[in-house]
Amino acid sequence: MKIKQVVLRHMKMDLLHPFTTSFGTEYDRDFILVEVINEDGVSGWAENVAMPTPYYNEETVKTNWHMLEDFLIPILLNNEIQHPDELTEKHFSHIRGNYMAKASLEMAVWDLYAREQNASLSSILGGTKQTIDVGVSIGIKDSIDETLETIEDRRLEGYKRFKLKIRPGWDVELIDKVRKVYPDIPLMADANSAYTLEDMDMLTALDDYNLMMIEQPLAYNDIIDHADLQARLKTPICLDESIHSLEDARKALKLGSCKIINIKIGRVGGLTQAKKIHDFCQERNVPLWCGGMLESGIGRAHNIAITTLPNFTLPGDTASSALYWAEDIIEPEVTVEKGIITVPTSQGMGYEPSLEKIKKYTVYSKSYNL
Ligand code: OSB
Ligand code: MG
Repeated sequence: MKIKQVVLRHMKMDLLHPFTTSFGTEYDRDFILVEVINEDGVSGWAENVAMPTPYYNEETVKTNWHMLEDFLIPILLNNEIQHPDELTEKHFSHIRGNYMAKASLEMAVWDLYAREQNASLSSILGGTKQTIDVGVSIGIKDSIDETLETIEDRRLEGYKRFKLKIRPGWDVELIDKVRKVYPDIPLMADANSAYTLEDMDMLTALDDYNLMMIEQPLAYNDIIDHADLQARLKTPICLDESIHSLEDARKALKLGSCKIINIKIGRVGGLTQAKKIHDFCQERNVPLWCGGMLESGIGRAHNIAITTLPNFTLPGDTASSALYWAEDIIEPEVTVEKGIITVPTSQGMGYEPSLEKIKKYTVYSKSYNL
C-alpha cells in the first residue's frame, strides 16, 4: 500500500464529567486524530492517546505531534509497505520509545489496510468474538456516597466490572464501604502508580476484599517491587503503565510482577505489538483486558477490535460514548447494552468518523504530502 497524504488534527472535546485519577483531573480531552489517505483517496483513521500532560506517561500531545511530523510521517510517506506489521517490525524499530506516537500512525494504517481488504479490522486482526464484555472505570469522587451512586447507576446499566481509582487517603475505607454494599460485584482498584512498598500495610489490607485485581499499584517504570508485592498478595496484580512491549510482558511474567495485563494499544506502540503480547499471554494462560484512555469513538473502535481476540477474557474499559461525551465523532456511537458491545462487522474499524462532527472539535489541522 502507498500512503499519499497524512492529516493530523488537534482535537478538543469536553468531558461530560471530570475524571480524577491519582495523577490529576481531566475536564476535557485534548488529542490528535490521525488520518492516512491512499492513492485511491481511501482514508484510515486512528486516535492518538497521549495526554496534554506527562503524568500518565512521559509522552504528551506536543511530543506526539513532533514525533509524527518530524520522524514518523516522513517514513510512512517515503516507503511503500505490503502489510501494517512492517511499520513496527521494520520502519519504526530504530526509533526509541514514543509508543503512543508510533501506535497512532500504525493504527490508522491498519484501519486503511482492513478497508482495502474489504474486511473488518477485528477479522483482519484475528478476532473471534462477535460480542465483547464491558467494564467501567470510575474516577475519584468527592465522597464515598457519590461513588456508591455511580456504581449503582453503572450496575443498573449492566456493566460487568467496576474499577475504582484509588490513591493514598482514598483506598481501604472506600473499598471497605463499597464491599459492604456490594459483597459480590466484580470489583477492582487502579492506583496509577500512587504507592510504594512502604505502603505494604495498606496494600495487604486490600487483599481481604476479594478484588479481581489491583492495577499498577507501584511505580510506572518498576517490575521488581511489583514482583515482591505480588509474592505477598493473593489478589492478582495487573500491570498497565509498566508494559510497553512483548519484551516488557515477558520480563514481568518471568519475574512474577503481575498475573494479568491491561493492554492499551497506544501504550504498547500499536496493534502489531498488542497482537504479539496477546499471543504470548494466551500461550501462558495469562488473562488480558483492554484499557482505555478516555478516547473518543475513534480510539474506542480500535479498542473494541483488539478485544475480539480470544485471550481478552476479562471485561475492558470500553464504556458507552454517552458516559463521556455530549456527542461522539463516529457513527454510530459506541453503545453498551447489558454490559455488552456487539462488534461491528463493516469495513475497517467498523464505525464511520463523522467529518462534520470532527470539524466542530478541530482546533488546528495540518496536511502532509509527499
Ligand atoms: O489507568 O486506565 C488508566 C484514563 C486515563 C489514563 C489512565 C487510565 C484511565 C482510565 C479510564 O482508567 C478508562 C476509560 O474509561 O477510558
Ligand atoms: Mg490503569
